[in-house]
Amino acid sequence: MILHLDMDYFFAQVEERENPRFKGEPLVVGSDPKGGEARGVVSTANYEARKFGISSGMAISKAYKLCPKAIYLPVNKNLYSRVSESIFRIMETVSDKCERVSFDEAYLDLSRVAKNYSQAEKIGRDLKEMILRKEKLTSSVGIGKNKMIAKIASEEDKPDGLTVVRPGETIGFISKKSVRDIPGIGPKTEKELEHILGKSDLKVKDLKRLSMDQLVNDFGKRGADIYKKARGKDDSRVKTKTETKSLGRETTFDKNTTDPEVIISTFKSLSKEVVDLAREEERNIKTIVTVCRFEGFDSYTKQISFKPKKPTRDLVYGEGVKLLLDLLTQKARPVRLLGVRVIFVKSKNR
Ligand code: TTP
Ligand code: MG
Repeated sequence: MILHLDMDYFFAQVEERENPRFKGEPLVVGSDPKGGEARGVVSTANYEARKFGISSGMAISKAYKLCPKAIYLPVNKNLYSRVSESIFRIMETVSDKCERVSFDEAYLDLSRVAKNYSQAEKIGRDLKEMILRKEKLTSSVGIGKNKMIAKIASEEDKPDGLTVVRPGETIGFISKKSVRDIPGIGPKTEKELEHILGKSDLKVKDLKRLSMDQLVNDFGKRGADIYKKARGKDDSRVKTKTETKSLGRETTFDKNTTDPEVIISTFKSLSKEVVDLAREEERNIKTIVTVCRFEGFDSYTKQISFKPKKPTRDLVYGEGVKLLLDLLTQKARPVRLLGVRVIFVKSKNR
């Protein structure tokens, strides 16, 4: 369950907040138009200015032609970046699985925070409200079963929108979208797809006529990606800035024990818990650490490292229990606490 949040006309909205008399007037943030002669571009425009056809990335001279009477303001990056930081901090109070994508956009993984989509919707509403109270700015939120769906959903009802796409609604939702709404399909790919399918104004559902083979043939690896996305699938995960380095579970027995059956079965269920959590990270592990505290409170750990491997029960329990048995035979004393921990490899794509 993923939430995507995108601030509405971000730079311009911050400027309106700073100067409420700009509200309701067309406002453009970007380089100085210098009476229409300048060469820079538009960073963003508020919705009044967009009505004149002004958009992000457009030459500022063109914007000036479209609407000379608009208010033109320089980009105040320091200000937007302070606001941005504050917004992300708010988001991180909801879930520490937060991926900042740009100044005004981030994903939250809600899987462990919300039990169902109604709860996720409530979280989305609360988040918008918190940002409005703290920063006096509106945002748009999308919630869906993966990052792509969440992102497209946040665009659905801009400004000040909240759109929830439940898993069963995914296909219906995405099918009627334009192919350009799919992240990764730009104007060039759109043209090529139009050519292949012999039709313009392509909708996502039109893409289903293309087989995996054909797409891979024409677009390589990206083709496979398009095939999946056209079916509402996207398995990329939310990448947090500070990723989990290791993860473990431990338990203290009510009464110190020497019973091998109790010790082993407890260790087995701890291993299972650790593996289930580690799987969610979708990263390989390189080390397993077994912890044992004996009567009298002295703790011992033993660890084993190996080439990066998927965290499976066989691996974590299998290797972990060997370490545990070593510790138990060395010490031969009643056990007070047991634990197991896995250490992840660093992931590359950050
Ligand atoms: P966006 O979220 O793409 O746009 P936006 O927030 O202005 O408007 P919307 O309501 O449609 O979300 O980009 C966020 C900020 O990034 C935007 O306010 C200004 C900056 N930006 C640029 O400087 N240049 C660009 O080409 C784009 C697209 C954005
Ligand atoms: Mg935005």
